[in-house]
Amino acid sequence: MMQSMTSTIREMRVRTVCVEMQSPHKTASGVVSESPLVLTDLITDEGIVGHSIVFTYTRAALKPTADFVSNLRDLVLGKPVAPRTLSHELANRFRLLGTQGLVGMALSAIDMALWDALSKSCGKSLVYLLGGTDKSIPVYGGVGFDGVSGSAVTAESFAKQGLKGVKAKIGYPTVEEDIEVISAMRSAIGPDLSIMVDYNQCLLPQEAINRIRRLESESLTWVEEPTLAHDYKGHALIAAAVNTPIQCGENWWGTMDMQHAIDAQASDYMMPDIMKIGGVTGWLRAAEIADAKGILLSSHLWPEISAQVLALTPTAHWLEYADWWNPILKEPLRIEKGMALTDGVLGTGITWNKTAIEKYMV
Ligand code: SMN
Ligand code: MG
Repeated sequence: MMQSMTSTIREMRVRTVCVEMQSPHKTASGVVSESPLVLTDLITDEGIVGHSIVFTYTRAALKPTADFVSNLRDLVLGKPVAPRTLSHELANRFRLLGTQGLVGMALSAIDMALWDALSKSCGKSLVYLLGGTDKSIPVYGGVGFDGVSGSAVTAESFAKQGLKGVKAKIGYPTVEEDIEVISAMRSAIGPDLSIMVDYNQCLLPQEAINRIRRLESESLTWVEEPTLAHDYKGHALIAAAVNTPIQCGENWWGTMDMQHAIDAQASDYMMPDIMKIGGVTGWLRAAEIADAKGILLSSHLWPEISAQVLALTPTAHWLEYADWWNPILKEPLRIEKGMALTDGVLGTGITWNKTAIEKYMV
């Protein structure tokens, strides 16, 4: 006889940590000098604990985000361990307020922790739970807004680690300086690795067109967020005017934003952020849309869970690697020969280092 699913959510635990970074990550639109993270644990009545991480970028949003997750307690406790159902239920519940911003982050915290619990309760990785097989994904490393020599040094260290590409933050006062940074990285890593660049929304559309035209001969794999993330029309103007692929997605809230970008032809490639797109449930929806449209999909931060969802994504492209949260993880993502590996993982791949969590607790 078929068993019905009886497992329910018994408890929720929400903690806040601030993980120090080895060096601040500078961008054209501000610096990230530490990682304020909300850690959510959902405990099932079988005693399985599902984990998730949400990143609030600034300490000012840490407590409000954690409070919002905690305030969902009454809507979550006693519910079945059924992430798709609960995700839809919670999104409907917050329709009037809106599911962007802190609300969206809190809903994703619940969604990701619940998928982790569900796959663990089946003794599987997320990939296997959802009927996929292990897949290795090419990895690139992020280089901060660190000038010519700083960018070259970091790029070289990623190349030495065997990564397949490097992504530099640019948007210096002049395009000549952007080009100097790219050339220095190219000299440091050789001809075979990919170079991506990220303007972090700092240009006006026409300015972006002028700059990217000057970058066309650099063989860039993509140019990321040249203008404001939600200016789909501006991005479409840029994408139509240049040959280098445009990459956007890390600031889209939910798949509706992605759909608007597709409708506007705003971006050649797409890189949703698993927190902002709506957790695993949101990512799976994004992956279906991308597959139907033939759009290559990459990830943004969250290396462990992103490797899992990219392995389930037919149009998977690149995994963005950042080791910023490794200190609080018992087993960070495994990378071999520049490829992220998904095998041997239980759940979504988030494993707490309890001692480190104590140390970084806020
Ligand atoms: C980024 C990520 C995290 C902090 C600042 C900027 C980013 C990226 O734009 O693409 O990694
Ligand atoms: Mg970016």
